[in-house]
Amino acid sequence: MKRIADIHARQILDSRGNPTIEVDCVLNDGTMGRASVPSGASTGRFEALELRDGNPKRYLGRGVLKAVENINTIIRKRLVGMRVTDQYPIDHALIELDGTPNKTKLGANAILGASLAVCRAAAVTADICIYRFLGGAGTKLLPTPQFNVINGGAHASNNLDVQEFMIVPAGFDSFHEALRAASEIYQHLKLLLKNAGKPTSVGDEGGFAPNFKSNEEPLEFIIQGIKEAGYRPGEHIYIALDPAASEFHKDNTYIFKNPEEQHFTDEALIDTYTRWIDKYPIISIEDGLAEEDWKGWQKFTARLGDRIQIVGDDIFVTNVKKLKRGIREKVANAVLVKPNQIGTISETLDCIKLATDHGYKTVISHRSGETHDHFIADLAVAVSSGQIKTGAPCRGERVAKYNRLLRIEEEDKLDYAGLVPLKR
Ligand code: 2PG
Ligand code: MG
Repeated sequence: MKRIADIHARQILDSRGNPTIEVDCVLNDGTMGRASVPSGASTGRFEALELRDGNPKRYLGRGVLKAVENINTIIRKRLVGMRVTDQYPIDHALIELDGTPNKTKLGANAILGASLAVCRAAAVTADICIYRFLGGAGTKLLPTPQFNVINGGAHASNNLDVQEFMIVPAGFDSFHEALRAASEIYQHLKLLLKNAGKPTSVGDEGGFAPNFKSNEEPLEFIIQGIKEAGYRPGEHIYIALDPAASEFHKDNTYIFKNPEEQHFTDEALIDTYTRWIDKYPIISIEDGLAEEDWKGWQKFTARLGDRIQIVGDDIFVTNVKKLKRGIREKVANAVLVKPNQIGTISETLDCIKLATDHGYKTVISHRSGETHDHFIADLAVAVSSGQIKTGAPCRGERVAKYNRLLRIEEEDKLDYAGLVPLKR
């Protein structure tokens, strides 16, 4: 019987150069599983707590030494001796050990680091991949990616209010052809921006991040990029947006700063999205409204839910309670899944199951601060989510996930999800 012999955490750096946690889980047969934890910038108010040291003299307060210490003492003591394949009992023990609703005592980053490292150790010692370990023999789908090719909002220092402009290569038969198309479009987009005199340096998620004339202009560039690369918009390639509207919502008003300050009611903002949907092949909008605007979300879903995928990120925060309310109140038709919003693998799987049982789609997601860890690629395959968003086809921590999917495609006979999960 494989049991946990040791758990050891350390502070490492993430893709933004901020501290985060890496955890090693060593078993009594000598095998080890290692995992690291991502971190958001446009963080939902209701996410589980990311514990930071707050000491301004070290890493501007962003150190995670307290969380590391919690793993190396309290969590280690509780988990050593437990059977490594018992993911649910282990996660339950972690939740109990913390004892707070938002994991404020030990930190959701500490808890998730342990949960992930245990999972990986269990897969390593069983000599199977994580997607098979979590998904079993029924796992058969490679996800359709959303590639964030233009970055704005909290992920860049440009003038875009809308945070993420993504291309969705749903019109292909295989993952590698979809990835190729995305990469070619990304490179053509770069040339187009360069020829328009714009800088082509990239934002936190690998997308280009110059200033634009308006929040609509990036859509024009993307359509042009798709065509230049020899693909057809609305047939090979679709568009997905994550405005991350909580970031520009204040006193019941939505405020765009670009091109000039413009105030919207929920309905006026939905009108703007509708105009964009009429004009461009937009297939999915995430966080079109703010995390506390449940009424606005209902209108948004009622008006556009039968035309496009409406994804809840900040409003659901991968939390079963929040998603239950969403299902009851007819809010959104899909959920963004970020393990670090909730803090354990078990709770993440519970959220995915709840969504699937009620006909909600799931999009497995990275955070804007990432590491080389590609756990979410395996997770997307394990649960047959059919969708993943993990940034541009650029930057090591983003392509780590896409490259992992290439390897999974090579070693297993899996179908590419394509347009199926996105069809309305
Ligand atoms: C989002 C995420 C990931 P962050 O809003 O969906 O793209 O951003 O990790 O900054 O919350
Ligand atoms: Mg989001």
